[in-house]
Amino acid sequence: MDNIDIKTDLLNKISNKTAVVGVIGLGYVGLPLAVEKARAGYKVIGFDIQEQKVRMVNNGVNYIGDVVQADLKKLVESGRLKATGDYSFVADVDCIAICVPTPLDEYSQPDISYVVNSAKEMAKYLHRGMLVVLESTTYPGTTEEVLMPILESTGLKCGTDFYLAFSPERVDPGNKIYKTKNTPKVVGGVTPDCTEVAAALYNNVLDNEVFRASSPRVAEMEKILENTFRNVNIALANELAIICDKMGIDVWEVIEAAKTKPYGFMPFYPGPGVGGHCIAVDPFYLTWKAREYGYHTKLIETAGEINNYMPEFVLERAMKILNRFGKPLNGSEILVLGAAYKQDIDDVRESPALKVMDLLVRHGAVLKYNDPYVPKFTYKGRSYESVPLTAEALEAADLVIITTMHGCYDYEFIEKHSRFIFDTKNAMKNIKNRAKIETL
Ligand code: SAJ
Repeated sequence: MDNIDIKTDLLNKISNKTAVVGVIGLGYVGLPLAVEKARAGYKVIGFDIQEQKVRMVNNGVNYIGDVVQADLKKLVESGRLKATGDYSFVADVDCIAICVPTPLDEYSQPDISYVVNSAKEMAKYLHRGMLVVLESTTYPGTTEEVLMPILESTGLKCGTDFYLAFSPERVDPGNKIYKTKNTPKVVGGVTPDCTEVAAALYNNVLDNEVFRASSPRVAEMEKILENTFRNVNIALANELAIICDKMGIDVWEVIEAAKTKPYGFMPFYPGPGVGGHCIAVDPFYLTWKAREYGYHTKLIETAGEINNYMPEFVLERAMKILNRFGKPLNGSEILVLGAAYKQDIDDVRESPALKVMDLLVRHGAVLKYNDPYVPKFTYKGRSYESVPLTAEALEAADLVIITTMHGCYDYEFIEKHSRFIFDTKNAMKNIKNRAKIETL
């Protein structure tokens, strides 16, 4: 079959839903994507190296907040969705998405080993007429400089024998409005045919028209821009908080006032730091790649320094509050509310709350924490366990520090039973009696 026939054949399979679709990585990006592709009518095979995830999916048991349990169960029972750790099933797949983590290593360098290892495993079963889409956020150039050579090492030619594109994931964990299905998608193929085939698949799965970028590098860079935009603006809000504290100005009121501008302003808020495996991480993929071109990304790195300083700033402010009550931090009982990196989720990756708790313990605080989403965690060699949020626990604390603004917290109850509260997220903004509350 020549390559025109290959493309036509694949487009037909995509259009009549006979294409078998694969998703590598069944995490907060991959599982929702696998479910949406199965709901769209495709037969879906999910691949994951974690046996537990494979087992849970095949038992119809959900573990991702953004996936509806009933949907997963129905799709698995109908045979439309299954999971496996056996990459040989890639031989049966027509279109496959790679949705594996792209963290930073201990030197804050990109770690694309999950992408490389998945690609190498998958390449063993790569066959003519396949579409491969990388969704993991990464530095511009990864798709063409790293992924394509691995796939072409099979002897198959990109754009002729198989199609390759980058399409950034845009999952906002816990977002009640925007989910995988209704969030606009960008795709950038190595060749126009690659873009066409990738766009055809997503147009059959998602609600919105796909934005076609002219190359994988444009698509890779736009994702980095999205997240770096947030990181830099959060750093600005954090720097404002530091300045306002010194000047005795309420930064939260300043932001509320700025929000009245109906154009040209978008609110970001200060906090104990920037967590998560995206905003805290992705900008430094660009920083690393920019060095290859002899450019130092000063703004991005300074933003990271400001955000990374915030746990220290929280510690300083806590010490000052206790000092006002004649209490040294050393030996004071502190109850921290929230370990997750943001509200209403259970993820502690890069969570600034963990950094705050570590600093408090290292300075002698008698630390307890509560997080209904995070029953326990280990950080820097110490293990922590969530305590029940009782009146006694609140009353026993010399200081309560709010680091995550979970919607399930009863802030009236917390105000009533706490001696004093340092609210780093302005979570208690609706509490009228402010006598016992200080915000960041
Ligand atoms: N944060 C602030 N101030 C703010 C906003 C956020 O301190 O004004 C903190 C949060 O508490 C959190 C961190 O920054 O610790 C990241 O927050 P986030 O709201 O960006 O949440 P993520 O990282 O889970 O998800 C983001 C997505 N969020 C939004 O667009 C709202 C989106 O950028 C990406 O789809 C996703 O990362 C990703 O996967 O790249």
